[in-house]
Amino acid sequence: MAPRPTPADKFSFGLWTVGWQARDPFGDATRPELDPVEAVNRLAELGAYGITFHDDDLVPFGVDAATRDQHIARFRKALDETGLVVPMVTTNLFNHPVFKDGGFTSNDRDVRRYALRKVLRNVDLAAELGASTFVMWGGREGSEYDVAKDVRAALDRYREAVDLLTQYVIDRGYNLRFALEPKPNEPRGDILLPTVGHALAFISQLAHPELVGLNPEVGHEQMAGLNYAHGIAQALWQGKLFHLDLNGQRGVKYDQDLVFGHGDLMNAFALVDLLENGGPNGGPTYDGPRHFDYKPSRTEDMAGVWASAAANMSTYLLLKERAAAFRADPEVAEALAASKVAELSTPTLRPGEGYDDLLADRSAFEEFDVDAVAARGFGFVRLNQLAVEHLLGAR
Ligand code: 3MF
Ligand code: MG
Ligand code: MG
Repeated sequence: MAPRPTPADKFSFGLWTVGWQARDPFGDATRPELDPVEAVNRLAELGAYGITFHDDDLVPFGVDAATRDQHIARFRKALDETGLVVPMVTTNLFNHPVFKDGGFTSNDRDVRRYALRKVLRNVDLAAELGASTFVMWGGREGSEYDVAKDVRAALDRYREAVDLLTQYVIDRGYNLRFALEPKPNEPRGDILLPTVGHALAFISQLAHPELVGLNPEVGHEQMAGLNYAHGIAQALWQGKLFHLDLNGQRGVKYDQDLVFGHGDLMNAFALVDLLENGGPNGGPTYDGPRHFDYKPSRTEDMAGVWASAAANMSTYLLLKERAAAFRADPEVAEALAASKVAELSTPTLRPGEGYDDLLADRSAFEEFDVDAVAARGFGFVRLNQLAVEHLLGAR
């Protein structure tokens, strides 16, 4: 039986996920438009706790101020009636043709100024709705042609934009932090800040790095051939996991946005174990929203949309159960010990020891039996097989 989610599980969904009409580069929409109010009601019924949106998901691009207010008011009413919250808001700087060369890093300065105004307006709305995270996915910030983009200048402009935004939330007194969402490509040939690592390095160059973290997405890291759970672990290690986008991806190809777990299930298991239990040796876990950024496949009708939304949550909860069982299994504990997994948490030097002591320690080098130690196996395969058996419900 698939477990049923409750708001305490902190599951949230982008309005653009269940609302995706399944238009792709090769085909028209296969589903009708979804009213944001219906999205709120259905997600609440399914046991979600939050909903997130791009400005243009909630309020059609370009409408007048009065119409904008009406859209927001209807949405707020649905939130109040259901108790659903808005933990995160984001701005669409990719859909309108004006952003074809990017928002913050367009070669056209007027576009950059317009992009900043669009984001500032939406930062106000995010604060008004009580969001604590503002995600920035720069899908159009990039290039197809190396000669057409000065990447260092583009990074200067990216930094200028983020510095302006952090100063704005400080001056306005908003309780809002920014989360950059890396992606290697699509829609641009090459997107700036392509991976978790690039984005972390960029944050170190900002005026207010404490207000800027990451929103890593499963599929985006996997599109770059990277290990998502590793990226999340490093983001946690650096105190930068502000939010995340859960979904599924099968290999290095276009952004599939499958249901969470419908791609690399073993890595999803490791991820949930990391988020819920802190991974092999404990350590800080993540207490933010479990946010799904997936696309109900184009083959699905509206019933399939809601079934796929529920599937994200039940897969997460099943993995959470499986990870707990794995951690509680005495045979796993024994295999972990045999693999010396906990030993990695012991500092390599003794307390107070420096390189002089290490140099004087003959057992560390002169008398170290390299061949005997090299001959010892670590037993990682046995440990991983225990994880597979737990994952498959065989234990
Ligand atoms: C694209 C994405 C985006 C971002 C969104 C949030 C449309 O691959 O993942 O979804 O998640 O813009 O900021
Ligand atoms: Mg994506
Ligand atoms: Mg995303």
